[in-house]
Amino acid sequence: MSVFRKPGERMIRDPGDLRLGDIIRSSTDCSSECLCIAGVPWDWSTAGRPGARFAPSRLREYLYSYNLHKDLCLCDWGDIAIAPGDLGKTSQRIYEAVENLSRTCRGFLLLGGDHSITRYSVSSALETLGGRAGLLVFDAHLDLRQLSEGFSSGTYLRDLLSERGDRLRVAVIGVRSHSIPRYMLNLAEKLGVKYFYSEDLDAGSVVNTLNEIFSNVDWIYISFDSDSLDPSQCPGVNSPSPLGISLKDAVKILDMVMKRYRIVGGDIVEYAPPLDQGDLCGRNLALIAYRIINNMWESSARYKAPQ
Ligand SMILES: [Mn+2]
Repeated sequence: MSVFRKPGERMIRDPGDLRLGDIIRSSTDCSSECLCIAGVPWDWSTAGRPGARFAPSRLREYLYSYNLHKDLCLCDWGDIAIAPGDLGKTSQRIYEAVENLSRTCRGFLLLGGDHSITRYSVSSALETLGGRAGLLVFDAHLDLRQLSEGFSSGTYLRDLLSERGDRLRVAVIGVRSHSIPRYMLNLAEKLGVKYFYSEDLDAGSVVNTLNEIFSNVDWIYISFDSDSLDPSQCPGVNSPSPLGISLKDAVKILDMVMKRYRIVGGDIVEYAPPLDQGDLCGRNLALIAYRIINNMWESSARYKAPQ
């Protein structure tokens, strides 16, 4: 026996200490009973501070260190092959990958990447799964920009609504008025986007209002923008905004919502590890991923029968 520790091997030898990383399967070893994860290291749509391309591997590192309390089956499909700087090619690959994930897996979670990836992911899931969808977003911003030139991750929701608005109901939790232009608040009303400010957030009443918004949807997709959290709990983002929601409230809302609906997919976006402090964001977001995965496992078991 070697006295040296193998790469990736844990320092503490406790065979009963089962972590998510101990049960993870590759895509080739996957079945339709399993949940799936895929990374999307794309941040070329970020006009401000890039770095989200480094998020998938950091999120995996912390996510896989959390303890396992359910007999989960979880597959990691690795990262979607993005084409650096080429949004056309990359968006097509995201679209195709999500088509595959939606068909093959019991549920899926993308580890972004900037927020632009949500447009292609939700669009693809809608096309593949059919029906009407609820998009539950956690975000400081409304992402309803219309640019006269260039790229921004702040346009995805407007694009998505113009393409798929007829089959989509949207709610955004954690919005900060001081980080949103006035025209966008009016636009949100016009487009039927329901938003909740972070500063007077009450989990119970949020969930009750969501019941009204999502009363007619067949399934739900969750998009978690890391800047929805307060910068004290997640400083490593492209566009931090003070007075955010707490990790505790985010988890509470996620738990309550995911118990009520059929959750088929989601993403965690806008986390930029180079801008993080003490890996605070990484650990907190990995917890969000962990809770989404655990809840999605339960949710998909309840809604197993085909619609
Ligand atoms: Mn945002």
